[in-house]
Amino acid sequence: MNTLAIDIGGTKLAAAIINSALEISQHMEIPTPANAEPQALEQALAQLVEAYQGKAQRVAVASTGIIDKGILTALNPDNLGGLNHFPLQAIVEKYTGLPCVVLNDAQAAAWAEYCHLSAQFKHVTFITVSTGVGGGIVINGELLIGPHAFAGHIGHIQADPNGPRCGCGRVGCVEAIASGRAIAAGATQELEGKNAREIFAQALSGNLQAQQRVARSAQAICQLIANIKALLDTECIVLGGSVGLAKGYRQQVEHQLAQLPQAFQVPVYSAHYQHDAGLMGAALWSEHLVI
Ligand code: ADP
Ligand code: BMX
Repeated sequence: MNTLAIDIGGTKLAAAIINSALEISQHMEIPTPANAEPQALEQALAQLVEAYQGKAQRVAVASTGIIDKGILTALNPDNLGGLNHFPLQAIVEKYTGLPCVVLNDAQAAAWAEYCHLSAQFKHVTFITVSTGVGGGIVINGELLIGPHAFAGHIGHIQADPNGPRCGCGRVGCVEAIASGRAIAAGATQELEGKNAREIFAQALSGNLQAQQRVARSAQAICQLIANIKALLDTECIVLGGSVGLAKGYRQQVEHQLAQLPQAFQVPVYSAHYQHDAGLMGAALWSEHLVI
């Protein structure tokens, strides 16, 4: 059985074929349309799946946003063109003619990383630091989705009541401080207009403002991890997303976490499936649901 796995993020759309042995092939990536119209995302998805006609028997989609009963709604409209009630599952089924399962990107990645770690741990929390900050929670071997599919949206826990307003409408969310978008948004002078990838490169070559912006992000993620430990007693944290996986970032989070009292400490790993955690998690979830 081949699964066409698709990962819809705020920055990129990725797709690949994943076979029964969990081998990934035919990887493709296109930018997420900047245009806020739902038709733009529909067209981009149609373009992406076109290349995979006849190559899979089912489709599994991991997507940014609240994914409830096949419908996508952006919590932070800044990240995905304000999509509201976008019929994601129906659209993917229309263009592929295949059965399709859809779930939130970080929930999917949490499932993949849990499956990898299940011999060791039954309680795993995944955090993606990417365009936004997302999360997925596995408790006692079960993925927590919630009655409105909202479980794990930990990027929208408040980090600073005096912080910047988040695109979701609240003030001082972790996402408004730690995400790739937030790292770029507040940059001034020589860093103005640069994206998070460029700011990380500047930090590595010694730029003080860039180092401060990265450190502030890592500090917010460290405090988020301590909050999660207090709430769930999770056994480990897995970090993913292009910011979460960037050189030296996890080490900064770990260094900050080590300063906190023992009860808040928890091992922090980098995602085993790296940038493919969402793709792999969606495929494993479709296997789990037996679609
Ligand atoms: P998505 O949010 O679409 O899933 P990513 O996980 O790639 O995509 O996250 C995109 C964010 O990560 C952007 O803000 C981008 O600037 C930033 N980014 C991409 N590559 C790197 C890198 N090597 N180091 C730090 N940040 C990066
Ligand atoms: C936002 C939210 C989450 C998502 C997270 C990471 C939207 C569109 N997305 O908090 O559902 O899991 O970003 O998404 O409201 P990514 O695009 O950074 O991977």
